[in-house]
Parts: sequence; C-alpha cells; structure tokens
Amino acid sequence: ATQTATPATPNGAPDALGAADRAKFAASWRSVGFVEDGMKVGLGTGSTAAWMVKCLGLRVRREGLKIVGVPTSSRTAALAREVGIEVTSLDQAGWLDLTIDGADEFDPAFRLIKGGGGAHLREKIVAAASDRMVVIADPDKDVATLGAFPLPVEVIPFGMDATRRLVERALADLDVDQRRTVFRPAGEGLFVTDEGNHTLDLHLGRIGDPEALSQALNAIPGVVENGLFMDICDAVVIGREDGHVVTR
Ligand code: ABF
Repeated sequence: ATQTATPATPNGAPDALGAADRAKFAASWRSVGFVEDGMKVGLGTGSTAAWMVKCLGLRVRREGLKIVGVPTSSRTAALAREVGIEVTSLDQAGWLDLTIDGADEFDPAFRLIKGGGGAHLREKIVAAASDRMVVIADPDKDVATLGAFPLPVEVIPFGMDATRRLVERALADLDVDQRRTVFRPAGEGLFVTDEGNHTLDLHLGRIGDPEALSQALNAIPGVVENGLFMDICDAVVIGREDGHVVTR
C-alpha cells in the first residue's frame, strides 16, 4: 500500500494531542496504510476507529484514494461522510476487502472482546463479511486472558428479563465463578443499539473458554449476538503514546 509520511493529524500536529489520542492516532495512521485504491472497507466504531476514519478521510482528500466505506454504526457513518469518504451499505457493497476496527480486549490468539461502544452486532457482521480484519488498539487492551472488560451481549427487548435469567443459568452451567450481569444504562433508561436492542454487560473477571461461552450465549433465543470475536481478526496494530507502532 502506498502512503505518504505521517501527516499532521486531522486535529492538528500529533504533539498537540493528549497521550491517549497520540496512541490512537499512531495505530490508526498505520492501519490505513493497508487500504488500497478500489477497496471496499468496513469502518469500525469507537474512539480509536474514529481516528482511523479521520485518517482514511485524509488519504481520500489528499491522495484521491478511491474507496467505498461500510460503516458499522450511525455514528461512524456520519463521521465518514463528514471527512469525505463515500459510504454505502453492506448489502450494496456485497463483500469487503478489509475491515478496520477497535476492540476492548485482544488475547494472544487474536480473540477479541468488542461491544463496549455498543456496536458489536454490526461490527461482527461487517468483519465476518470481509477478507481481512485489522484491529487497532493501545497496549492496555493486550491481555493474556479475556474477561476483565465486561462482555457485552445484545438482547432483544421482548422478554429481556427471562433472557437475562437464561444467560445467568448458562454462566452457572459453565462454572463461571464471577457472573454479575447488568443491563447497560443510558440517561434515564437503557442503552439502545442501532438495531433497537439492549446490551447486557457480563462482568466475569476472566473467560476461561471463550468458544464455549460464545456458543452457549448465542444458543439463547433472546440473545442476538455476543461481543466475543474469534477466528475473525487477522492482525492487530498497537499504537503507543510515544507514537511507536507494532503490528502483530
Ligand atoms: C469498538 O469500539 C468496539 O467494539 C469496542 O467496544 C470499542 C473500543 O472503543 P475505543 O476505541 O473507544 O476504546 O471498536
């Protein structure tokens, strides 16, 4: 992929950014180097992915890079349009060359927890419909075992309390020790996803067997999708506060 040298960020020189944004920008700028002319690109959600969308917009405007973006949330769609990226739906695009997205945690096998940003359902559909998925992250998200970050589960509003009981029963059946479940709040009520569902956050401490847990959760009728991503991520780009970037 062709890419010009690290530019001033879309929000000013990298030096003017806070430490966290410097790390996110560094990973994002490196990740958009994977994007080539003519590609259909899945655009993730979250604060790291927002930097990536800005960086990609910069390449579109400066280099005339011709790409089509498929956003994973209404927030990302609005930002992509704002920075000059042509946006379409996954159905229009058909299949994607590459998806770039953030994560809440990743382990050595590139298994992920996603959904802290509330968009893991669309994120998983888009990533699964891509030839490659690249995750952008900071070093704090690099874990030996998943689970310190609460695992998001998207739940249909109809019968949500019964669904929660079934989730808790599944956790008990899997001998998960710590199993506090919380419907994610927002304002006076509950968080509502782009699909009109709620998010049940599972506070588990550690997830010993992500594959078994994912299967058990997705077998519950009111569960739409959980935030464990396995066999989807191909590479992780880790940005540090000093601007150093490692790709695994
Ligand atoms: C998305 O945004 C999510 O799947 C993940 O939950 C979150 C990460 O957010 P941030 O980049 O703000 O830490 O990628």
